[in-house]
Amino acid sequence: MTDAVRAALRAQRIEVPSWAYGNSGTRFKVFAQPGVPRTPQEKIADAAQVHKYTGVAPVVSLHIPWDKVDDYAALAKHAEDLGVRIGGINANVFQDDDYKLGSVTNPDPAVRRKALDHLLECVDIADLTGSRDIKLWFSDGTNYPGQDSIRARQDRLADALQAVYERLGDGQRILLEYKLFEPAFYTMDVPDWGTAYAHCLRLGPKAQVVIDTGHHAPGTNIEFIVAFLLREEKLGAFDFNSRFYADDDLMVGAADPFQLFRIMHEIVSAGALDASSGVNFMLDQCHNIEPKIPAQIRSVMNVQEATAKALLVDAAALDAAQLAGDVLGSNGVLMDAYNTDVRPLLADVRQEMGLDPDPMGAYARSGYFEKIAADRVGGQQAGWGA
Ligand SMILES: [Mn+2]
Repeated sequence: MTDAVRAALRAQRIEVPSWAYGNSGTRFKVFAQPGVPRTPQEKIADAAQVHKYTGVAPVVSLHIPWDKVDDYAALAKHAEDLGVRIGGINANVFQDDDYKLGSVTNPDPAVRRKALDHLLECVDIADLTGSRDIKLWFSDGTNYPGQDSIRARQDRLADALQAVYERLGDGQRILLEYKLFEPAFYTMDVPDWGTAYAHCLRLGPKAQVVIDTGHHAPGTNIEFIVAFLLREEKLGAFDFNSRFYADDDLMVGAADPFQLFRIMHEIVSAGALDASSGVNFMLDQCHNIEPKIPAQIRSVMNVQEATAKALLVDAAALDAAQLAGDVLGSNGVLMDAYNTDVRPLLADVRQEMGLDPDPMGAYARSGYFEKIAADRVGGQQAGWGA
């Protein structure tokens, strides 16, 4: 059993977001940090550091237009030279003045056309970077009852999704993300997994749902959603992060490591940890006050710890206890795994992979931070909206 657990941990893959390395903040203040990337190339270089010390994060997502470049094939080559590759292409139809009343659901057809053109441009970019995933999140919605027709907006959304779906190349897919509220406060046009699921179901097999762990009402049982979508083959990806109140975008596993374990238990028990399952395990976080590269390393380690615990669940014992109707016994099997200290196991696995057993320490000792802080002086730091 241990060998299988170790093999699964070595094979695990976690995708990191380019935007995690830029400056970010709340709507009150963005605090700049020294050494922050100024270009998409520098963001990818920072992401490569996370992979260098964890060995399980070789893929970096782009966000368009924040990561717009003239030559995407060259950017993909740059990533490859640094030992990583480009993953999902995240569309952005939420920052132009035109989108005040929505993007693909805007009542104005000219604005809808502009938004759709951007989504199609993202598919073009995915062609050039060799990316499988076109990730769509819409800030669209309304603030006041009566502001717009809820049903008409669903129709407009469906039309846009259909147009993107028809443009997908072989092996590409739409990943549709939902969010309960914010920036719209009365209705979001894709507020929950059910809405995302219904749209994806209508589109076809190349459309799947993204679960951003911060995009639910407090108390929502996220692992139930995971189990349901896996069963329906509609779970495309996670955006991992953690939250205490709303969409906090804190480090995954920081607020509620037990929830992360429960999610990973559903993944492991459904056999969906392996890359062949098609579930993309991505981080979607903003590091507002903490240093960014170590925060990404810590986040990857938090996912690894939850995964290791989930892999240690005694599946046969759990099965037997469940079938016997042994409520406390089955819960006990799960808790035994959760309460195991897996840090020595993970340190060991890292050594097997030729890595330092202590990724945080190894990065800190590497001098990379001192180097980028000295080198990256001048120019415009990447940041929120950059
Ligand atoms: Mn997200």
